[in-house]
Amino acid sequence: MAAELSPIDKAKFVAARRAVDFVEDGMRLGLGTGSTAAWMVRCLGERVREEGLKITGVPTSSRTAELARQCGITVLGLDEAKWLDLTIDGADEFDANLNLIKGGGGALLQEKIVATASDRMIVIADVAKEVAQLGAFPLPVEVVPFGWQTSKALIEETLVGLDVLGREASLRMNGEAPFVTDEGNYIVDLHLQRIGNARQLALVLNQIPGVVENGLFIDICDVVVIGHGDGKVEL
Ligand code: ABF
Repeated sequence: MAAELSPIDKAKFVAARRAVDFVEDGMRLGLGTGSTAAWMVRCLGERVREEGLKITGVPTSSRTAELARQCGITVLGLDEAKWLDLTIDGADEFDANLNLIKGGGGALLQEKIVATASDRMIVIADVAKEVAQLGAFPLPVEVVPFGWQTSKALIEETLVGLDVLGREASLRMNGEAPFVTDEGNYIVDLHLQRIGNARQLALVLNQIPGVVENGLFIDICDVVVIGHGDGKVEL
């Protein structure tokens, strides 16, 4: 499967393939969203077909649910699974403390709920996602549609007192209309460039009325499996 891939896809594939080695019979899994997580779902499907691996999966988006079913994976809702042994998911950025920015694909709310309801979280990522300091990737913040402009203004006001380099916020669009999450919410992307204190920012953002969740994952990820374009994997 990996032979004819581009370097970036090979990096994503080898990270995903390595993470799937940690999956054991009987596990209840959280299945992430994004192109790297899609490789993970496909690799899981291969183990289900070829080894008869017995797993159930809780997807973190409708896209992942569809792919998991196509790959022959039994899909459950989180409340049906109750608790998960392991979540495997991608990320947009990760730092040396295993703090993450996630949500580039707009699924951060379900991803954070599922990852938090798991004994362990493995992140799979190409090496380009590794950063010294979070923030170059715009930080997604999920807000309810009601009064979203007020929520956005309150977010911008709050940023003034925080240790960030940039303070521009933009409503994520899907063509001419706002992007809408699986929960029917909007996403405001924060162009912070550098986040000095991710833990503080994550807490402060979620106090703002209208904010549902943010894409900072602090103390949630247990390990990052890093894939390289030459096929090397770092664990
Ligand atoms: C998902 O993976 C999102 O949280 C994140 O934005 C995305 C990364 O996508 P990709 O693997 O395609 O780079 O979990």
